[in-house]
Amino acid sequence: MKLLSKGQAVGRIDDKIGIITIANKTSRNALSIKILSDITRLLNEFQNNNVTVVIIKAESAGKVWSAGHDINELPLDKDPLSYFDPLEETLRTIQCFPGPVIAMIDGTVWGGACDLAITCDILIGTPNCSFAITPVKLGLPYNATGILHFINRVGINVAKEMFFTANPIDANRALNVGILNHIVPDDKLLSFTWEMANSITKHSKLSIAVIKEQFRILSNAYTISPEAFEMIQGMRRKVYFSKDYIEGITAFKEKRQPNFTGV
Ligand code: LCV
Repeated sequence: MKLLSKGQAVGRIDDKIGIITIANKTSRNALSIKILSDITRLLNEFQNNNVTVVIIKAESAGKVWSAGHDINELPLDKDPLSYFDPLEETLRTIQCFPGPVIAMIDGTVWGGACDLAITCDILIGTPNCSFAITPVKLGLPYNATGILHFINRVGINVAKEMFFTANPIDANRALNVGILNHIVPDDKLLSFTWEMANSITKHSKLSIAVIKEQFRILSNAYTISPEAFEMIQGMRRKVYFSKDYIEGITAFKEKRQPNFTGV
């Protein structure tokens, strides 16, 4: 029986600024397929309505901004993060949106939501926010473009620590390593973010769009050989068909610590 994908992302346009709010209360704003499709759709609608800047926020009440990919919707019988999957589609839509996408963060950010946040162009957070990338907790193979997002944002050194430990990076360290652009008090977050977005709308939309697309092209400017690509896919296949991955997902659902065997 197909579970109905939960939660939603709602959007509104205020002059040249588009606002997307993630809401999935019962699952700590986990990024369900529904939410990811909503975000992608809203970004495309904003583009068609001449929006210059987008703000992505969550109904987090200052605790969990987003618990990451909805684990209940992670497939066990195929690559969980392949090119056409909703999360990857949403990340590419953020990268290709012809204007800055600002993530307004007032809680903890986990897994795929951390990838979504760092794929945004500017991150503004409160002192209690934190960022963790967690595939190793689920026995899941992350994907090459996702790893590249982290290398580009924080550098290979910190990216390795984030992936290998899956430990949250707190707000101060997130500012130091380049995840956050600014830390502002909770009661100033919306006004500070709004003011930045508003200031950007005063500049040339065309120039901003072309500069953003150059950032995207240059930050993805890596070449790998067909053999290297096939090797990456082969290695990842071993992981997403492993007993570890099944154990990681099962342990989460059974609310217990996983017991990984490395096969
Ligand atoms: C579905 C959830 C989730 C959730 N999905 O509240 O990075 S990758 O590669 O792994 C990628 C594939 C990815 O993004 O995977 C997901 C990575 N996310 C995580 O590892 C975070 C998992 N969640 C947690 O560690 C905790 O829920 C946090 C710390 C976010 C919040 O803890 P808290 O004690 O406040 P609960 O754990 O009690 O969760 C409240 C409800 O939300 C569900 C969880 O199953 C529970 O549902 P029930 O009330 O029905 O039991 N939930 C939390 N995260 N990612 N559902």
